[in-house]
Amino acid sequence: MAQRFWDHVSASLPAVAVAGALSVAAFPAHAEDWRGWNVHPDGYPNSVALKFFDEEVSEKTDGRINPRIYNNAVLGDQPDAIDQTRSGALDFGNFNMGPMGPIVPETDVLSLPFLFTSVDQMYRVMDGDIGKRFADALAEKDLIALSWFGSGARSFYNTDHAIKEPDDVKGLKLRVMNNDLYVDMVDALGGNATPMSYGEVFQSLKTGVIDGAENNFPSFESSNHYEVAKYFSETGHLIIPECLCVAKSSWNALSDEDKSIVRTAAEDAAKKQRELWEEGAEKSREKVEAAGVEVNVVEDKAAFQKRMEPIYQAFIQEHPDLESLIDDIRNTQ
Ligand code: BDP
Repeated sequence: MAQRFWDHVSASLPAVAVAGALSVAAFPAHAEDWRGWNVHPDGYPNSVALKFFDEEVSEKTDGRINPRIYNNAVLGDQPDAIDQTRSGALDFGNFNMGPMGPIVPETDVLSLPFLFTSVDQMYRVMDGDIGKRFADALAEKDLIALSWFGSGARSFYNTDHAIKEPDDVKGLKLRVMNNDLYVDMVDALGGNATPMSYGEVFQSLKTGVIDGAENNFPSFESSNHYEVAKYFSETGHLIIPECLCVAKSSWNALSDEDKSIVRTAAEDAAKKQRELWEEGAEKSREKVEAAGVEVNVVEDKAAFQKRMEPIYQAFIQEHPDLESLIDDIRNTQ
């Protein structure tokens, strides 16, 4: 019943009103009807994997738990959704570690530019003991990280010119996700960073409120930013993992048997997402290029990396306890 009513509400109200309604928990779901948050549209690799998670859990628990993912951030923007999952107003979500930083300081390590040398290295780190350490830090903030999705490498794009060297960023107004480290990153390149929610970026690009942003190919494409920003420069400055996270209260309400079913489904969903990602990123790239986006390889990444050194120094000064974690990640082959 709550579920059907919710469908009606979410279909007929704008996202802001829906988020507001949720925040006062006016429509609590049945314990077994799990509501999940996702920023991406239907068909996006993450959305397909999350749908698989929904179906798998419902089937394997014989309907004791019925997760349902809500796409397109209709349940609110990412920082709000993280809070709502921590409080148990939402049951699960697919969260990027960027906006997680302000809540779980340890995860800020993952937002240090050029930390990982490849997506595969990131997977190896997150699938091993270091990933467990991040999961423990998240659990302390009431989020149970069950598996890790990839989100490729993020690069800059803008409406004006190709970025080939750091000084090409000078003066550009660039949208970043909600995390001060990204503001510092753009500052270090001489640009002006504007933290803004994902849903506002398209309109802001169109009206010239910002000149550009940064993201991976699938998001650049599915958000339609490519229709406005015609220069995509492969800086690949951030490789950020994303969690499939369950609210601690929803998790604790499960029997051991159901916990194991949910965990396995989350791990299988991550496998699927990572496979779909490869294919999806290639297709997105082809689509934006066919639409006239000029994609340029950035030859001298070291020049960008060098500009990030003060960010590392300041970070380590502020979090001396995290220096060895950075080293451990860098030493992971
Ligand atoms: C996408 C991430 C998503 C972020 C979005 C953004 O998958 O979690 O919300 O970027 O830039 O790549 O806000």
